[in-house]
Amino acid sequence: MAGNLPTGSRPVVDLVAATRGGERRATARLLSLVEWGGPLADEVAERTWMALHGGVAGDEAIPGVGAHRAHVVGVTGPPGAGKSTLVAAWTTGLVERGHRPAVLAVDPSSPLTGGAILGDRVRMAEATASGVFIRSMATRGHAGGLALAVPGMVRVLELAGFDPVVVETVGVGQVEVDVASAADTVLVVVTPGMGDAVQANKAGLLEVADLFAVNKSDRPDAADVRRDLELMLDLSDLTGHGRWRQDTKTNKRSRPAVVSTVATTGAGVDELVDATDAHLAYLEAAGTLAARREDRWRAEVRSHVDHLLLGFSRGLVSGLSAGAGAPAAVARELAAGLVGGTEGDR
Ligand SMILES: Nc1nc2c(ncn2[C@@H]2O[C@H](COP(=O)(O)OP(=O)(O)O)[C@@H](O)[C@H]2O)c(=O)[nH]1
Ligand SMILES: [Mg+2]
Repeated sequence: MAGNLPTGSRPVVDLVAATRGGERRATARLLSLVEWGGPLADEVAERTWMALHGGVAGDEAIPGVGAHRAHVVGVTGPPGAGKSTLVAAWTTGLVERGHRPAVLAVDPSSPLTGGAILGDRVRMAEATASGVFIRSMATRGHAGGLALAVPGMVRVLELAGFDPVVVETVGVGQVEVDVASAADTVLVVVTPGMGDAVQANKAGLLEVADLFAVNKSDRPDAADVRRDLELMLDLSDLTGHGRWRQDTKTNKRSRPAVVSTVATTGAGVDELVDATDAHLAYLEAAGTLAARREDRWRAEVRSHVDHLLLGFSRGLVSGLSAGAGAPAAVARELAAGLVGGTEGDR
């Protein structure tokens, strides 16, 4: 599949250099390569990493771009909560203040039909016109799935100098939790009247949320959802779940921030931006930013290992027949062969 994907006449190494120089077409091309997966995606991943962090290729030492890293913000919540509207208002405002935000809109279900997507397109067109870099990805193409594609695409956007990089997902499933966990700051958007807070709780999103937007606060029952949310957050502290913050000086613990917004008018959006910045500042001050990024790095390596092992196991098993014996025993033997030890005995 990836073999059919044209890189134009430009080798990946040139695209990486052009992306670093801020060329949007090169950035878009690299994003496509990562999205499609395969050997070219691997090459992009390696060269992008090198360009960001430095390293040695052959006998050539390559300097990285330095300490700069984008603030990666994951945005999730039920479909229709107003995520896209909110992200458009927020990032448009950032451009006006001289920032260079990028949005990666992830749609794991990906049938490109229906009004929601159409509405998204319109809003995206508006945000794009105002200078926000927006990229939507459906996951049909990628062999390794979101877990491999999203971090790779975020890294391309970082290299291009975008900051923040906002990753918006569609719903409240496991995919959303995974994608959200790949961010420095996770924003969960809920709305009145849909049992959103309860739904988000069930999906495990309360545990990964660093801050909340109660959007559609122009609705009369907005106070209810805020109260539900705060109640659930208190419970999550009792059970030891959730991302409560600990002030290192006073030792006081505090709930994730809850901001009321009306995405369609922009009300509360400035406050949301402040809360997002405050969360990043908190992570830096508490020393948890580096740890979180290390966790992310490990999760990404794990995703790659999973993907490689899956390929190995498919290859190994395809040549077998039932004569080989009991499935569990055969599997143990194969696994032991793969890891070259006695892992299979455990
Ligand atoms: N009344 C009201 N409607 C909103 C608000 N934010 C978004 N909407 C509307 O809700 C619908 C869904 O918004 P969208 O951004 O597509 O939600 P998403 O699926 O979470 O991305 C759209 O018709 C928006 O115009 C809000 O704050 N108040
Ligand atoms: Mg949307």
